[in-house]
Amino acid sequence: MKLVLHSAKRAAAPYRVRIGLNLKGLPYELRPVDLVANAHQEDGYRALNAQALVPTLEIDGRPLTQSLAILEWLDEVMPEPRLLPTAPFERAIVRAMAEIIACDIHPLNNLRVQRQLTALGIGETDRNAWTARWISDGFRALEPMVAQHSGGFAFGDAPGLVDCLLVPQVFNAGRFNVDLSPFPAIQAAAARAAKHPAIAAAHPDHHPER
Ligand SMILES: N[C@@H](CCC(=O)N[C@@H](CS)C(=O)NCC(=O)O)C(=O)O
Repeated sequence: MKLVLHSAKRAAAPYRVRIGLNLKGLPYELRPVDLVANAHQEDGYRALNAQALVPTLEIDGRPLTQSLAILEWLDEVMPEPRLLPTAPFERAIVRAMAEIIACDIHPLNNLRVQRQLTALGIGETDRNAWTARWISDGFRALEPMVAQHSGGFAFGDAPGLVDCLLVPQVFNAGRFNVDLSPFPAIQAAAARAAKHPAIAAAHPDHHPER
């Protein structure tokens, strides 16, 4: 199986998929997409991803989009080590935790949203306050869930789906200087996960420029 991941250096959504692929131990070719230069909006990339967003994972030439769908696909074709638990209720909790980040934090702070805020005349200080607002709102809901379910990692005692999303979102919070002191369980889980070799290897520092 040949895997090609279209990714961008500091972007959270492809970072999730790099973590998932690394946790599964699957080799992949990484194709950087320069978001700053709008390479994701060119026709060639849009043919792979009609939303013009990263990531896209090509599987033997067939494109798959949406980081959560990609991570769930990965877990279905290669069940070990598991990203999601097997019990339906626990699977639903893990999805709920992941979706706080993927559906309720990240879309409000995405590059295209930042660009639209700028186009509406909103300055950097207010844009950063906007970003911090949505990260803090989501983390306030996620914090007690991590405190309840963490066994070292965000859910349980092994890295899984929630860590795939949490580590990039905490990295993103750092870029915007968001105060994470109200979220000690999140900080502890993210710090622990960030040290895991498969997760550390997915860090933007190891990504080609752009
Ligand atoms: N829900 C999508 C979100 C993808 C997404 O928003 N990707 C960002 C990078 S993290 C992007 O491509 N942004 C480009 C833009 O906003 O123009 C997923 O999880 O894959």
